[in-house]
Amino acid sequence: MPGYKVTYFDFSGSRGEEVRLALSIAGLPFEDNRLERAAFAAMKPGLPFGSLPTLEIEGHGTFAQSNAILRLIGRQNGLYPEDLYEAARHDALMDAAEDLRHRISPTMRMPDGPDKVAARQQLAGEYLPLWGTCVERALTAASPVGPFVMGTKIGVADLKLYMVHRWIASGSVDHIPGSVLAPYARLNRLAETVRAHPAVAAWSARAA
Ligand SMILES: N[C@@H](CCC(=O)N[C@@H](CS)C(=O)NCC(=O)O)C(=O)O
Repeated sequence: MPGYKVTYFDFSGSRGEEVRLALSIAGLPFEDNRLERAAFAAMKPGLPFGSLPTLEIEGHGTFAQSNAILRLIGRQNGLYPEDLYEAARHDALMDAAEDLRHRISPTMRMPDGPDKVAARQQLAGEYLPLWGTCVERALTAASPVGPFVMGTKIGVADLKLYMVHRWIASGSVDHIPGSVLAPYARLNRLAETVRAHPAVAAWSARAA
């Protein structure tokens, strides 16, 4: 088995945690390389796309872009659909998770004040309900029963949806109520089932 090394920031969330969870579910041991900001700044110019996470695979080099990394792990370990049409539905949900991050992230860099409050209120009142409605519909189209995107089999899209759902539901983003995604039953059941997955629970207990 080749050696795997995940490089990300020293926290158990977002894109880096998705990669750690995918490897954990696949049963692949990996080096969990966690960087402080100063170490990241020094590495940034040499990173494939100037950002984290990266995944180094012995004998194959360094890979970047979380969705590309997840698809690679997914294809090699039965966590991604073989059928091309199913794969396209899987990809769309992975991209939707990234869309959400790209809408919220700019507000993280805004100074506190009325503009930030207004931006967050727009996200909570308009963007996130539309996002939740679309994701709910896409989940039902991908698998009418679930709980996962592929039905009863967990996949890498589930990990992305779990991570963004966990972030929003935590209520840690000011002016976005943690309950904003509560109406979306399929999404909530997916997140709950991922959280309870034995490998996810074991990894989370270790990382806490
Ligand atoms: N499209 C990239 C985005 C990567 C990204 O923005 N990563 C963040 C952390 S989640 C980062 O490295 N931020 C620091 C920076 O870009 O300087 C992916 O999916 O991996």
